[in-house]
Amino acid sequence: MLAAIRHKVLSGTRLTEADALALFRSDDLFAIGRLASHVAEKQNGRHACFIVNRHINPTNICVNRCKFCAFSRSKGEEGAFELTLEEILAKLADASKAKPRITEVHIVGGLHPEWPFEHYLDMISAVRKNHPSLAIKAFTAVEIDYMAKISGLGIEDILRELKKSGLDFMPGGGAEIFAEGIRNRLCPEKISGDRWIEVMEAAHRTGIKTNATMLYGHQEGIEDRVEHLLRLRELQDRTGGFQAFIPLAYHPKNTEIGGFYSSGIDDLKTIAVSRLVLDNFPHIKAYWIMLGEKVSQTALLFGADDVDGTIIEEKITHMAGAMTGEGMTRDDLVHLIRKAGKIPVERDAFYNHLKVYDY
Ligand code: V47
Ligand code: SF4
Repeated sequence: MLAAIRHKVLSGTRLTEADALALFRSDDLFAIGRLASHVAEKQNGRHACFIVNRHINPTNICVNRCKFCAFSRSKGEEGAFELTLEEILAKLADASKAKPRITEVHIVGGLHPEWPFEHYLDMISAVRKNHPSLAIKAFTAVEIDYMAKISGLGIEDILRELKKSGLDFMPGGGAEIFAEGIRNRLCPEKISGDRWIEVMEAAHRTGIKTNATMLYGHQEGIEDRVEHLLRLRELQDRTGGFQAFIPLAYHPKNTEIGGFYSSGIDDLKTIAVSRLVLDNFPHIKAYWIMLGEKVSQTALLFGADDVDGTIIEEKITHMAGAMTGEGMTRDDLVHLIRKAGKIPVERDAFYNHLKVYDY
């Protein structure tokens, strides 16, 4: 079976659902990894990217309270926080004064029960005004849908207003796992998979590029993973608006559903199968915060071509038991990539190369 899949990949034939299932079921991790690595090199050469960025979570107060999320709190609950615009700007001012300066800010948070849509516009406008050349990557499809609900506006109006205020592109969070049964168990209050796809399609139509994610390693089966990947591939065929796919390894600590950390084998296989199935995605990101520095480095030999960035402050995964640090320096990232035998590239938010390092 793997020989037939290998032949298909090498001849540029698209993999089917049955192929994707066979890859997930196979124990031949090395063969899958080698094939995925071949595809990654064809697309991106020996380059592996990172970005100098900072994450900011404006609030963890959230009306959804997904059962896999250790980050969210209800209003008034211990551990709940909400940053003022001044606090957000202060975090960014620090990151912009530091060397190297960040080129991207990644802003995502909970669905706050009291903030009006204008607050999100003010947030983006304030960041844009103070940092004219910073790329602003903000708000998941779940947050965009929420803004539409609380404002009574349509999705496209929300996206246009945000874009006018300075939003450059959107992260891929909130996709979780599209399959309905499991999604309803894990996050009954969250928008459906169909709605996530609809919001992303509207973003792409509005000229906003986005990423896509899949949360794996909780209670889903491989059929659910394959369905998820194929739905993303189908949308990408229609819009071409996705930049990177990021498989998110579930972290079980302090969550309602508990369970286990994903295994390194599963992490590498998921990266590799994603690379092989998502033939129309330019980039596969091995997010070092969730995979760990060493597995994300190894993932560069299994089809990934990006490890994300300096991050500086990370709450979502760390509140769920991440064992990584919260940030890495530019030098750390260059070293990590170089030691995987790849050419380190500092990129901007749109994958333009800012600096290609020796290797
Ligand atoms: O949407 C929540 C996930 C996402 C847990 O687009 C959890 O470049 C693991 O989407 N274990 C946020 N994951 C992170 C995210 C992201 C990160 C880095 C880069 C990009 C990008 C996007 O984290 C949430 C949710 O899917 N999440 N709880 C948990 N316990
Ligand atoms: Fe809220 Fe997002 Fe956490 Fe769900 S994953 S509870 S939507 S912050």
